[in-house]
Amino acid sequence: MAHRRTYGDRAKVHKNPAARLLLETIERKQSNLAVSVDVVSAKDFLNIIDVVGPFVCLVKTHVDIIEDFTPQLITELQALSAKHDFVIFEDRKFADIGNTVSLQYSSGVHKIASWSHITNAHPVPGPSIIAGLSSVGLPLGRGLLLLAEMSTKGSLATGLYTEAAVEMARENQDFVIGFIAQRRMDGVGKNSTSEEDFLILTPGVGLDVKGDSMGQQYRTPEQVVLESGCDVIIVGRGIYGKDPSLVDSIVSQAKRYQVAGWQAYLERIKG
Ligand code: 5IU
Repeated sequence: MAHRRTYGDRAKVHKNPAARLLLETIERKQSNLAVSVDVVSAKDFLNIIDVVGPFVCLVKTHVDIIEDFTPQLITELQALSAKHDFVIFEDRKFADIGNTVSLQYSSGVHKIASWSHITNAHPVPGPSIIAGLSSVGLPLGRGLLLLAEMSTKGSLATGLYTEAAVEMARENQDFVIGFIAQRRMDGVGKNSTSEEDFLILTPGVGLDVKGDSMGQQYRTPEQVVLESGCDVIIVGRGIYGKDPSLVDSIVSQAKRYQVAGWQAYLERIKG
């Protein structure tokens, strides 16, 4: 049961460099908190990341929503990643045929594979999506998460769909390092083994509200990490709120989620 072990011990058995980097970063910073920075201006994007940087293991981006995107933004993001020691995860949610996703991942304006340690994909096209993305990402030492479940009300990613996603991951463990999901996937599907250790990164985390007006549903770090065995909590608006200039509030929220996530983990490994 991987989730009873420490992040540091788990880092030692992972072969994928992005999975190792994430686990080592979590251990080093004592943070299983990821911040999701969904803002549309480059300035706000960089400001928020600089403020939350010390408290997070990972920054999750949606670069396609940034109105004034330039390649320089990526250089600055990478400089912040080096300054604050965090992993970068572009939440691109690829969903096309292998040939198309390999181009979307490597090329275009954003050239995601060249800077994002981790990205993710919907399993809906079948294993060919992993083949397409790994042809680009594996030589660069990148890692992929499959979307096994979603946090939204009425999500279709349940039951047999989730099981099929997990089986697809098991066939491709060199590149697929885990899942976006709401719980651990140990024992899901027929081919589960006790050696497997998929990372579970979980969005839909909030301490103050239960959801938003567009179907998002929040659970607490304790529910996510302790009760459901997930590895990383992904928090967006709960940390940066509505006003990216409120630095003090962003710092205090980031610290609050970092502590809550870490406490839940310490409780979990106690067994
Ligand atoms: N996100 C979800 N739920 C999911 C998946 C992704 O919320 O099931 I897959 C993304 C969307 C957003 C972030 O970028 O995680 C959550 O932001 P808030 O904490 O602001 O709701």
